[in-house]
Amino acid sequence: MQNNEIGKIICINKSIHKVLLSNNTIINCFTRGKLRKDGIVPVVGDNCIVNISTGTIESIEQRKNYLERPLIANIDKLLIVMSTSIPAFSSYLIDKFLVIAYSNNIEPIIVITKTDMITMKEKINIRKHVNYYKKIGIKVYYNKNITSLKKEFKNSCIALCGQTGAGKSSLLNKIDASLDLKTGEVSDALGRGKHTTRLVELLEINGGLIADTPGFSSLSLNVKRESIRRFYKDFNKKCEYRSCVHKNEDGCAIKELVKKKKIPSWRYNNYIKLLEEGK
Ligand SMILES: Nc1nc2c(ncn2[C@@H]2O[C@H](COP(=O)(O)OP(=O)(O)O)[C@@H](O)[C@H]2O)c(=O)[nH]1
Ligand SMILES: [Mg+2]
Ligand SMILES: [Zn+2]
Repeated sequence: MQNNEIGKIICINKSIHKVLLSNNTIINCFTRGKLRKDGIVPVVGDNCIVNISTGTIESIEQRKNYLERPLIANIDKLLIVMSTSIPAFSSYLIDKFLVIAYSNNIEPIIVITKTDMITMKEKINIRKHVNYYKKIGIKVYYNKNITSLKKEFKNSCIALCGQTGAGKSSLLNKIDASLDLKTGEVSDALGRGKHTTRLVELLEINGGLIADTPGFSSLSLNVKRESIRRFYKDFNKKCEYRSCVHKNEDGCAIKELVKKKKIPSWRYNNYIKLLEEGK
């Protein structure tokens, strides 16, 4: 009799590992002594083989990515939720999250919110940015039309990032009203109390899973300067100097492209700022 099944760890509370099986049932599992002996510590998001008759996790599949804060594995997509007003639009934050996503092997997707709050002139400015991101191959959606965005959730493990007030919880409620998430919270730290550390949990949404953890809002740029250069994908292969950081070097093609406005100056300025933040 075959008792082994493939599942995904969606929550860990002390030694209890909640595992979602492919038939959509959830079972509570413990880790096996052998796993512990091998020094393998399962985390939320891990795909695993479970023995459903003994309720034990037999093994963990190789991870696509592994984040430490929040502690989670195998995130497929990072929705970068960016408001156009209150909090103000920031292409710098978008560019920072793009580098974080790429450096962790996560597909970034931009979602623009609150376009109902801005003037036509401001809309034109946002559209300029959006068009550039689209041009370099990044998907951009607006929260006012979620039909196509909804499809991104199918069979994917998704995390959301963005400033407080950007509209992350509102967006998720729009996609699945049964989530009933609180919106308009001043801060995630308020109301919840300092000492109630919340568990990282994957919630089912529209045929996929979302990481329900506020930790993503404050993802830090724990990235080497070399990676920042590498994950500014639109800069790649344009400058012929292999080790050029496109900053003070003479004859750098990137700087020329900025001068000629082929690369927008905001994108380049964000890059220089990120370089300074990198390790
Ligand atoms: N006008 C407008 N308000 C929005 C929009 N999206 C969210 N909000 C409001 O912005 C506030 C913050 O939203 P919330 O979802 O809690 O943001 P979060 O902190 O990112 O989870 C709430 O009062 C929402 O009702 C939008 O597209 N337009
Ligand atoms: Mg929220
Ligand atoms: Zn260069």
